Amino acid sequence: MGLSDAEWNHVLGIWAKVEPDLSAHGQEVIVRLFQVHPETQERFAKFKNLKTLDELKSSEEVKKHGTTVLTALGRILKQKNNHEPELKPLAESHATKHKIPVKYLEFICDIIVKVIAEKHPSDFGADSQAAMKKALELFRNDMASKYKEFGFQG
Ligand code: ZNH
Repeated sequence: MGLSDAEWNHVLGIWAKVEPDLSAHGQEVIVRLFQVHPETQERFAKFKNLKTLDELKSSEEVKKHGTTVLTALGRILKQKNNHEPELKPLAESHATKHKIPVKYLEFICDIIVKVIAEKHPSDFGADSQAAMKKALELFRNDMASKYKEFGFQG
């Protein structure tokens, strides 16, 4: 289930609006992930000390991690349907080292769409949102099948 050229244009068009302020988007995504799904925070040894919303919001480490995550995701999206070389090392670390269930990838992808929608209400219309959801589904499906190759059922 690849995306059409028009769908990729939507995805990369909105991503170009996200990129100038990647770290604010990334920070919001991580903070929201931990707030809505607290079990995800437990996967991070380095964030276990952050207890309150204030601590999460003011943590430079959280901001830095959010930037790392969205930078990697942006690189993958820009490969369109040919993301295998970028995806493989990420699938390997998340399957064998961090052991992140596919369900958690679904959580973060939903939050990414919500955060973009809130920050860019006039640039992220229905077609664009649908295209981004499809691109993130493709990402997740391919992560899930790579997980299996690395012996993680996800
Ligand atoms: Zn992750 C890390 C990306 C999701 C958890 N990550 C990481 C990194 C990157 C990423 C790039 C660095 C490098 C490696 O590989 O290691 N992620 C990402 C993306 C996504 C994600 C793109 C989607 C979209 N993660 C995720 C989730 C989780 C995670 C959901 C949980 C829940 N990660 C993680 C961890 C780590 C990482 C734990 C490690 C951190 C540190 O530093 O310690």
